[in-house]
Amino acid sequence: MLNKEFFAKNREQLFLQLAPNSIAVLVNAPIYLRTCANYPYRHNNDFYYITGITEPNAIAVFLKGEHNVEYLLFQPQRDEKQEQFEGLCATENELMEKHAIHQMYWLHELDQRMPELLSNKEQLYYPYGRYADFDLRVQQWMHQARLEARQGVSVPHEIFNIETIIHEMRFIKTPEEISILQTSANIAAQAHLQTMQACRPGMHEYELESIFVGSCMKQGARYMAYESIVASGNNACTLHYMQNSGVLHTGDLVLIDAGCEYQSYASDITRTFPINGRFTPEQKAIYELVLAAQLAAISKAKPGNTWYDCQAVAVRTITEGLVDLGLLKGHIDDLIENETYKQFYYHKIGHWIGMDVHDVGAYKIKEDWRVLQPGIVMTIEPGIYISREAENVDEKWKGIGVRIEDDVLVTQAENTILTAGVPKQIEEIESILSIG
Ligand SMILES: [Mn+2]
Repeated sequence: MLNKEFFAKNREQLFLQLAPNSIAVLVNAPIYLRTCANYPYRHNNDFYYITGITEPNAIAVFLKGEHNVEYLLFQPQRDEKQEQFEGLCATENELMEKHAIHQMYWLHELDQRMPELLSNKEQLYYPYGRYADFDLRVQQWMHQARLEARQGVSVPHEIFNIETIIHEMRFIKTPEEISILQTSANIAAQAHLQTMQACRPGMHEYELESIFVGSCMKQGARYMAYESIVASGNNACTLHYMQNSGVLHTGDLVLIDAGCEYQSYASDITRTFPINGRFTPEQKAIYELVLAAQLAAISKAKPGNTWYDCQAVAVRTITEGLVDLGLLKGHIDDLIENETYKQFYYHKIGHWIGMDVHDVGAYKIKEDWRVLQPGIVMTIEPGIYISREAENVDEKWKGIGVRIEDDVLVTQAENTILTAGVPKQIEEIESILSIG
């Protein structure tokens, strides 16, 4: 569990980057309606990273003077009636003590207090463009403050997107964060293993999903990091297939892309395996090629290289392999240059992972791909997809879709695979499935 020192340190880092005589405002995510009940509430990660607070709708204000900072929190006022429905919430004193807040106000005081707080500040930092109605409120506060211009009041003359600052802070993970990411990965790995063992021809894809989700929850991960993808046979060629309604046919592969969220941190794992426990020669050939590409890409995930180096080696491995198998024809360099390989590998090698499954942090700094450094966590997930609709492809290859995905921590030496708990070698997979 992240402790209050973690958040205090993050605030300190944020304060250092704010200009003197400025104001910064952070807002937690709103509650969204699903039908007549709400979607499960999920806090805003930037807000959480700085405050440690997960309460819906809270707003944090940071005032930076020449030599001091002040931390204000605007908190929704709950009443007894509401608490009967939604549970007791923390008292003012509990919140102030736990989160080192200097001053607490009720949310309904916000519109009245903000124009004054904005007055005579030079810079305003806030998550510009994140929540449309919040942007509108900022405009209204600015307008209110401007009404006092003839009293000598000025409003901030520069507005910065605070997300740019916080996202770069979140990009490099601390040891505390890595330990939670590792737990998240362990839970998802164990759930993948159990799902694999339970697989039988004739089941529905959603039955495998229920085993995965059940296993994660049982291990303490109450929410998934994203909607699980369980795609059998040709369904695997649809990258974000989420119906999970198909029947598992013997002789097909099933691709499961699923991960959990544990203490706000995501895991993201993909495994592909034969529904009846044995790979056909064609499935094996494609699987081995994807695995070779994945291992090659992982070996490039180390300090000094870039994300693009991982992508480039995967593209080359896959293109060479597809030529060897007769699925692509031509010179390797031309097939890469002309992106012909995209007929079968049409996504990127992976993404940063952290509090968001597709985590924050720039991939390029100006024109250049970002250089990897210790503390970066990323997924490596090449795939090959040969759809039933593919043209100029021998029938025997059709309906094969394979992706293999792990979460990789870049370390001083090279890297650590956080999701190593779930096997990916063909012999290991076949032996797990035979015991099933
Ligand atoms: Mn992924």
